[in-house]
Amino acid sequence: MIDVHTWKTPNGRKIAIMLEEARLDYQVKLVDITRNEQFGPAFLKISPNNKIPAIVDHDAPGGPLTICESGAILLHLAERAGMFLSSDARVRASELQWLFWQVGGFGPMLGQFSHFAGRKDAVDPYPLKRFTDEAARLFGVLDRRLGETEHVGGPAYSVADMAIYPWSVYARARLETAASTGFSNVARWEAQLAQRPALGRGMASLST
Ligand SMILES: N[C@@H](CCC(=O)N[C@@H](CS)C(=O)NCC(=O)O)C(=O)O
Repeated sequence: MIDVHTWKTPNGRKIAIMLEEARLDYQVKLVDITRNEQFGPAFLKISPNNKIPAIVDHDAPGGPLTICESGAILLHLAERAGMFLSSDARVRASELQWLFWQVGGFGPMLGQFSHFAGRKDAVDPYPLKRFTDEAARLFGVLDRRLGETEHVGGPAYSVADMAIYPWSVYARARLETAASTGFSNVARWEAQLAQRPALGRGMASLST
């Protein structure tokens, strides 16, 4: 059994998608970040950076294993399940490259963009423009990539898609309003992934 300490956000949904796709046994432990539960001492022991998601894998070799950081969790679960990470070294390197691109850039920048875009009346135009431009640039990178390959990491659906999809869905509509940009390859990929029942369950599992 895997305990998933999480909330209804794109970073939380990545892990729910993986658990559903890999059909792993899990139970959700909600950490309400709107009530600052992420700063409680019990959660700090599980997630030293006070952020969701985090897991406790009770069946790991050697005893319960605690992991925070969504990229590390996705890698652990992919290796545990033996799925969604290619055994071909070149394809795997590409899948990891795009996974790290998401956790290092796409997610944090879209998070800042969404923060400022949601508070237009209260913020200076400079940070809004700064993060809108960067979000548009990152969607352009993703769109070019998806013009070359079926999935982000390469030919197969992988941890990279699971990490990027919830953020793409979350931020793209808001960005298109702001920047009036198309990103048709991203739209094609999102529509294709939306057909996956397990991904749909993962996205829905944390809904109110
Ligand atoms: N690098 C972290 C980021 C996690 C993160 O930003 N989580 C947000 C929710 S999406 C959070 O816990 N926010 C609470 C806070 O900032 O206090 C990861 O990939 O897991």
